[in-house]
Amino acid sequence: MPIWTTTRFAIDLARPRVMGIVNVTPDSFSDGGRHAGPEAAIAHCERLCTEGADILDIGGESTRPRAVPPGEAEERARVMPVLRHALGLGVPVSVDTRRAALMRESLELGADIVNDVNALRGDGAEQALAAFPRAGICLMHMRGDPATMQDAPAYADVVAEVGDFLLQRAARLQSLGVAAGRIVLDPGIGFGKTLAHNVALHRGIPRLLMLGFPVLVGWSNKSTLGTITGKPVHERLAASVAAALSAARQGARVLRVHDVAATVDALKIWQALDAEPAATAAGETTREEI
Ligand code: HH2
Repeated sequence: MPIWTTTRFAIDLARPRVMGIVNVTPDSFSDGGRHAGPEAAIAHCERLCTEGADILDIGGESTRPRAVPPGEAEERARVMPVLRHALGLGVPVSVDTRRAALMRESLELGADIVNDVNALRGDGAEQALAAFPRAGICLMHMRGDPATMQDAPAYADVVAEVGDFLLQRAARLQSLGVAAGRIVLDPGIGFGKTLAHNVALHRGIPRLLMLGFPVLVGWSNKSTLGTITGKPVHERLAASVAAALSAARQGARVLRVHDVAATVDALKIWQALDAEPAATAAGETTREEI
């Protein structure tokens, strides 16, 4: 039974968990500016919890292709007030950042998880995480950085290359004393990948699971869904829910989404109609506070 060990919560991944996205940014690709101020972002956290989010993921930097990162002080000012409030909502809280200083400050405040699209390759990031003996970590694969990642990405075998990278990053963290149960891996849909790469990675989730770690996937509103459906970013709800459900069926255990209510309903129906009874039953008694 996979359990994700995080600062305050042991998250039972027997059933897929929904990670609700809180972008405290003016420029995120799908919800930029919608909750850029702390009050709106806090209200959004509360709303996502009401809708059934299992985890909140708070970020102060857009990592969409060609985004210009905010300064450190700006990112801190976006994230910290929202994090402080979110930590009182009774769900695990993740901080989506590439900056070691912000990781440290967030973990000092009590954040449960660090979600790093850069897989802790930034200066001091590994040490920041390793200094907190229970914090959870999501290691994501990204080719290059947001400024350049969509410039003709190429792989010989995308699943093998992404898998090798993630396994190496996980091994490196384990060598610094981070227990395997704290680590979740993410193939990084849309981060230095074409439509064909994203589809191959999605179908390759069972291969990634053979690395021995739970898998998190974030398809929500991404451009591959727009390419397949012909829909602009604000009309990708159905596509996002379908992709999340399909990821769960492939074995992903954390689904990072903007539209929590719709995803939660879709998962409930899938579980009631399709999933193994054992998984459904175990899913009801999850998330013990520790
Ligand atoms: N995608 C985005 C940001 N962070 N983290 C993980 N682990 N996996 C992802 O797929 C992922 C992520 C991009 O989506 P979003 O946060 O909505 O947009 P932006 O980066 O423009 O704020």
